Amino acid sequence: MEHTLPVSQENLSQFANHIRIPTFDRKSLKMGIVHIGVGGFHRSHLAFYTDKILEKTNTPEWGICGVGLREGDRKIYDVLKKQEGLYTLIVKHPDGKIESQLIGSIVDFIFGFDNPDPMLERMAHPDTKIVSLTITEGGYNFNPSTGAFDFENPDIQYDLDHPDKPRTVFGLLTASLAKRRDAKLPAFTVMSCDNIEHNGDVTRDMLLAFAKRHDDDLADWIEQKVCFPNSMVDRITPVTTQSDIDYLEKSYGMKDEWPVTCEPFIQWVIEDKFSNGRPEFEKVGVQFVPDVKPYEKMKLRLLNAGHSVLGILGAIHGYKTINACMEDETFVGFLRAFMDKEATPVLDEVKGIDLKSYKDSLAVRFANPNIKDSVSRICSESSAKLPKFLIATLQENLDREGSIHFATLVIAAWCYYSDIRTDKNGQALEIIDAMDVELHQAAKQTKTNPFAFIQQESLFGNLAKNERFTKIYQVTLQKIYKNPDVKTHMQDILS
Ligand code: CS2
Repeated sequence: MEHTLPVSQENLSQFANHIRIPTFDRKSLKMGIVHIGVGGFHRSHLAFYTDKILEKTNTPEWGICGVGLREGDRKIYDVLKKQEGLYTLIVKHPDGKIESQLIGSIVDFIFGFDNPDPMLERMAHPDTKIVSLTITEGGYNFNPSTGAFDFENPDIQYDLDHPDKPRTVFGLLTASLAKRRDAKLPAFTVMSCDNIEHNGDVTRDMLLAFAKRHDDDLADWIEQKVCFPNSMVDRITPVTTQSDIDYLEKSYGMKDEWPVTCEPFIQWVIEDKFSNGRPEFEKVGVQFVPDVKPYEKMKLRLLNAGHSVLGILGAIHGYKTINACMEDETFVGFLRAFMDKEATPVLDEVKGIDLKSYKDSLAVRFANPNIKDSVSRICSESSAKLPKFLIATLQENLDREGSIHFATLVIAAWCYYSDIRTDKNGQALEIIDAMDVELHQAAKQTKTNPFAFIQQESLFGNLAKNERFTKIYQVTLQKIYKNPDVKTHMQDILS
């Protein structure tokens, strides 16, 4: 198109001929939700559901205020400030159909890296009823193997020494809840939307561990007044690419500096435990259940683990996207056999869900050729993901003498990936992991000590001491180092 218009409140009506725009009165919204960690997933999931609620019900108390407390949040802050919180959600269907929509539920954004005061004020504001989190699996500050809060983290130390100038989520939640208690305001709900088993319980345990160090009475108050619903969240949301930005410009003359793309599927299963009210999310398809644990275990151990299986093996094979892996029969077969033989036997029954159709639907979702979810996104932060997604399943299968060959190949491949850092053709891999240095150091010792990688106890617990596992692991590792064509090894296990 010749003329392009930037996304803004003023230009909204100009886009209405082409795509859905918010029709609720954005100016009258109060900010009942403060969200920490506004990444792609928040914008395709909670902000999308909230937008739907605002369209459907007259409940202006439920606008969202985004909050970013890391330096890395500066870019999204700049974009959303410029676009007055508006952005486009581009939903890509497997058959090529694309539906775009402007989302209007985020009404303000506070960037608190330089100065936390405005964030604290907003969280302690009487309008704030829910503080939601997408701070990634690694953001909960626990030791993956023991589950204990990590007080050694220098930022946590800083927050304990400077309780009024917090740098971490835990410092921020504690300081803002203290303000609310002192002002005799009701507590807000702390709602985790991250892929962690029992995400609400974990958030509560970590926050209480931190708050106790700081102030026992406050910790008691938090324990009594704050609700932490557990939830299972789901929508595949790849990293935005320049071609998504160009697509909006070419098709609709829209200049959106940071749209979000996602698949059509969306799910949110959550416990109905809120300290201070909530939007009527059930009106837009959210499932409220008394106990979310079986749902989250099913999703983490099938979908997320399935992603990691494809991601790590796919990276070494040289595939760039998850859908490319799903065009390869060996990968499809290996994924399904891993799910059937290793992941499913350790799952609990999920009422009303047929696991076979759930797994069938995952294969269709992963294969969506238009999503082009990069294996580098899936492999990123594997050190925070694999202990929960995959190693837990492996451990449970060791306990019950179940099959472990599929998961073991992935762990051995992860060691090779961390050590050699290229695919089987020698092309460099893009590795993004907070523990990258440690992983590389450990993997590098493989030639002299084949167990160095799995001896990292914070990730693998006591796996390195399990004889059945180490036997299979050592043989698998030797095979991969000798021949990094992982497909051969996948086929061997399948046969
Ligand atoms: C992915 C998830 O990060 C990952 O490894 O498995 O981001 C996944 O796409 C989402 O959890 C889907 O809901």
